[in-house]
Amino acid sequence: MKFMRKSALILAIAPLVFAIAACGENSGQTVSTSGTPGNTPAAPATRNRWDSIKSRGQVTCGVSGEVPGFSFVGTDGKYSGIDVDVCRAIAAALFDNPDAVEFRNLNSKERFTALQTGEVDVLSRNTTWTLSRDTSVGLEFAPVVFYDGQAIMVRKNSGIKSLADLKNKAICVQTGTTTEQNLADQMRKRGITYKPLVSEDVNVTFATYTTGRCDGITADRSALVSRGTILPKPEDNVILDEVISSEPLAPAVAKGDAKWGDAVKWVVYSLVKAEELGITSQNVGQFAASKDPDIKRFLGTEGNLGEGLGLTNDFAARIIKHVGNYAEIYDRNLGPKTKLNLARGQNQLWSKGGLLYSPPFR
Ligand SMILES: N[C@@H](CCC(=O)N[C@@H](CS)C(=O)NCC(=O)O)C(=O)O
Repeated sequence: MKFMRKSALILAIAPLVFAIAACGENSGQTVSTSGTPGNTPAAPATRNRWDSIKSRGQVTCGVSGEVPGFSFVGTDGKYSGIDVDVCRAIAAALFDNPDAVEFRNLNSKERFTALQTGEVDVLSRNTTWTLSRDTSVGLEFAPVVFYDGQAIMVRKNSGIKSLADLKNKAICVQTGTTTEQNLADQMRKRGITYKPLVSEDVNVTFATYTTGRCDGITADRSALVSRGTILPKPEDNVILDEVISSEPLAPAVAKGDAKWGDAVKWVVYSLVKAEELGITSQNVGQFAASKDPDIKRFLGTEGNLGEGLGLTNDFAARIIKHVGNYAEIYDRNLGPKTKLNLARGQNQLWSKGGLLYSPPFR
């Protein structure tokens, strides 16, 4: 599936010219795309995306494929990660089949064009929700699935303890990201000169760091932890304590199709609500007989909330049965039993001091 990245921008609909802002307010650029169809040419973003997904029989989901715990392709070609599980949850809601997904690997520069052109139905790829992405880039964000912040990794033996110690040093960073912008902002604010070594490819970014050409590397903290696990000598590196930004990572769809956007939003809320209600993939069957009106509405044994989204009324039950609730997804991909071992922190339910909160299912 790695080949997908190369073909990611080759579209059946041609030629098209899109003004895109790769990652924020000042980064508008013009990209021209034309050529032959990719594997499964998807229709351009229309007002009835759900209908075209239905007739295709699977949802096309843009991921990175390069960030373990978020989206990663194993040696067996299988995708895993929290972002991948969000795609699978969407497929479960739509088709009662979590495998009805085609994944497309997209790097940071490619991801928004792929969404705008309709090559992917949804982007579930460690993408930070920002104002300009919401407006000029034309994205519609679903709820945040991982609250993150930007950090810096350095070699343990470098003596570097803070951002200030990186004065006049080289810092590796991936282009088309908020990471690149935040680093520039922070250094300007603090009056620190530095040498950014910029790459479009995450593997090049990290290889440049491991070969010693940069003194530090910056990314979302979760991505540093994640990619840190696959460095040649993980124990030789350390992530500095300083967190220099807020990175709320959320799935997104193209603007202009409220029905599809709502469906994706409520799939994400279902994961959070199920955790709140104590419903898991293991016990969801037992809840079918529940007399609690909240649970009945949530599982669709009463009312018709799903229909309002163009889904079946048991869409949330389908998701939980196949993919599990938010806690199950988190533990499986990022929790203590994984190499990442990321504490839930802000990604806890609101009732446990975190930021995850679902509006009522009513
Ligand atoms: N959250 C930030 C950064 C996202 C990002 O693309 N980070 C890089 C650094 S690890 C990455 O995930 N690259 C993976 C890839 O290009 O496939 C954003 O939305 O701009």
